[in-house]
Amino acid sequence: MIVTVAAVGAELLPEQTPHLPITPVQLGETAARCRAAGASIIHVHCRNDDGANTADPGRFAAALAEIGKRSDIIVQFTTGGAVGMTPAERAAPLAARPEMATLTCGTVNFGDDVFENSFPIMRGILAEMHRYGVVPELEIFDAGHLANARRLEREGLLRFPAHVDFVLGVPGGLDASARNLSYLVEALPPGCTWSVAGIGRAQLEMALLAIAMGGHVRVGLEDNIYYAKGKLASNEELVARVVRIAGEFGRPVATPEQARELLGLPVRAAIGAKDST
Ligand code: KMH
Ligand code: ZN
Repeated sequence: MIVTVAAVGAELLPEQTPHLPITPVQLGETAARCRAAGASIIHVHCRNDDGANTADPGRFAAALAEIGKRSDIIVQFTTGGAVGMTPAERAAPLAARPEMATLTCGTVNFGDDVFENSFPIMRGILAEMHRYGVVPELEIFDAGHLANARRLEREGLLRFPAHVDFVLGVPGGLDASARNLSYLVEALPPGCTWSVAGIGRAQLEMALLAIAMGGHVRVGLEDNIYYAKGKLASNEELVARVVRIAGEFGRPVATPEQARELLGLPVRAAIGAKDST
């Protein structure tokens, strides 16, 4: 089972938790701790030193380097960024050539805002992924997003099977429920791998369902900052908990090498990457 840690996010304020990695070095250290706890992918957003969300490609390149110095974890950049960023800003960090990046497969309400992902935006981001050899993970916030992904596949911009992440429980998107997750899994094109990210308290519930249903799991502060009611979590604590539970279910977690194989990621020459097994 693949565990992805979404360690930062764009919306969280540093005042909300002392555990948020801010600098590239902090991201590298967080990645290494989460890798040791059993994560094999880190989903990356970047912050300035003051904690504000940034699209600065230099900051993303620095984060990639600091993560690569400390572990062999798969680095997945966001291309969702934050509401209000331009598509060009969202795609710019891809020039650093992470192994993976997210592609949100449609527009969705996002709290009181709108997270815009029209077809022209999605096509533009995918073109940049192709240009830099970055493998997409398809982010599905709502049921119609799967139909959008199928359209992109028909246009030749995506290939199936793909790796898909259901992001459930965003206010404005599909609720995090067992029924919704089952529906989405059944609606997947054949051969796709899938993970689920539940928002807030749904994070643990969705992880448990994914463990039981044969899926993969995303946890981390981007989606949920609590270990339990009133108790803040670190990223590695959230990873360690799902790894422990999955182990009890007879679902050992994948190393990054095994995850690369499961996801069909192209083999790349290691550039100073350190194996932290
Ligand atoms: N911050 C959200 C508006 C992604 O990283 O791909 C979008 C997001 C999705 O976080
Ligand atoms: Zn994200």
